[in-house]
Amino acid sequence: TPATAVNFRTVDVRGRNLTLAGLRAAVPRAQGQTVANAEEKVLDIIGAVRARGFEALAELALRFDGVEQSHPRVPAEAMDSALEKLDPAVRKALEESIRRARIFADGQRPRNVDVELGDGALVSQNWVPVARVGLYVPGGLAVYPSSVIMNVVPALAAGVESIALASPPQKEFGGLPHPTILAAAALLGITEVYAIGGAQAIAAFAYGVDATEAGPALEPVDVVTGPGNIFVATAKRLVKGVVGIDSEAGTTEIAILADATAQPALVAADLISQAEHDPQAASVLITDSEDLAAAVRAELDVQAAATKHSGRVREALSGPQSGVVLVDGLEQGIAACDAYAAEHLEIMTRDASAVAARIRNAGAIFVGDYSPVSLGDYCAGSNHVLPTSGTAAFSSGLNVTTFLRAIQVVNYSRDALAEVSSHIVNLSRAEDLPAHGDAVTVRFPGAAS
Ligand code: HSO
Ligand code: ZN
Repeated sequence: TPATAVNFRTVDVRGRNLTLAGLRAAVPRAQGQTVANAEEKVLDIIGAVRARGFEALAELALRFDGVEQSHPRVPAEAMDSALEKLDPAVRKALEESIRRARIFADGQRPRNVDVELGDGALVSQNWVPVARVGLYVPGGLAVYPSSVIMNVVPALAAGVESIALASPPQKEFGGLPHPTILAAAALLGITEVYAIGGAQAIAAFAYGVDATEAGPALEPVDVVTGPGNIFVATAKRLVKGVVGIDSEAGTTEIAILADATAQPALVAADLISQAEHDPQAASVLITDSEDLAAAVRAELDVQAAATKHSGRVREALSGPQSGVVLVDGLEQGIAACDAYAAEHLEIMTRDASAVAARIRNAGAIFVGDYSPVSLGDYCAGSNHVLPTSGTAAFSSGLNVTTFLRAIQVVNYSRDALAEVSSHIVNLSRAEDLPAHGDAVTVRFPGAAS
């Protein structure tokens, strides 16, 4: 094979009666670059930021971004000027993306419930926004103004009052984040923006940073969200518990479940579109059709050669994290999808909607030939900050509830409490916690117990 060909490997699980655990072990996955392997480095970074604040952040900006920094807060004038200079076509596109994201986010807001369990026995559940959030927008191989929208719109829809945003400092832009990022933030009315990248941004948000002579403190937040590389995803895992997080949204993945009816050129284009993000990105095809697999391979060679970032696309497609999974049929295909738990899952099969409805594990599902992942990345109204590396089995993509807590409120009258008081007393005895029962009977002096 020529050095420029894509080495898209095959995992054949046909005729092997694999359990869920067996399928999980068989599907393509990143080998060296995992959250578990990055923990040690990231703990050092978090420790440095906690111990030495802005001084450590300046050192890390120099080391990772090649930028001298006295304080990372982006001045208001830089925000205004970025918005003024924004390309009008890009502005229009951002505005349409914001418009759709807002409509969908508003539709997601869960309703409070008030339930009366008896006369005067009232229990409610109220969704309440967190006070302050830290939103991360990656920079690196690409620029992500779309990720500003994906973070900010649900936070605003949830009613969050204090929003801070961080994105890596860029050498070519005087140590500020990319101007399109600043412009997108300005479009959404976000004014507290920091030029801080990677794991250090997550640490700064989680623990806060004290003021220095060069500028104000960065107040700690309650929830940190946003996509990033393996170091950002690892940092989020490590600060979880100190703050809330959305999900581990690390290096991007696309899986496509396709049968013989799928169009190879579309399948290949979509696999390449996400491989474009990063040499570590994962592109996985799950199919029962050897013919489709062969046709997609041929398309990958042709299309990968022609695309702008063919180097990293080929590297991503040729890595251990990418390849074709050959399955016996639709049933095993669905099982493989659930085992892989893709960040993005496209369904390109007969009856795609019915197949999509049977998927249990995915960050987001894209149904049919006209719903490519790129649509979701920019303009569907859905969110592109999604759980990666199998974490979709237990976590959700960024949405309005990421920024809300459900607070249950109990409000019983005297009579309503009296009605259950003997049950409380009996349960408290059964648990050998009689003071619990006493806290009820003390309210009814003279009553038999
Ligand atoms: N596919 C990425 C999001 C993105 N794509 C931003 C382009 N820009 C992770 O879901
Ligand atoms: Zn993308």
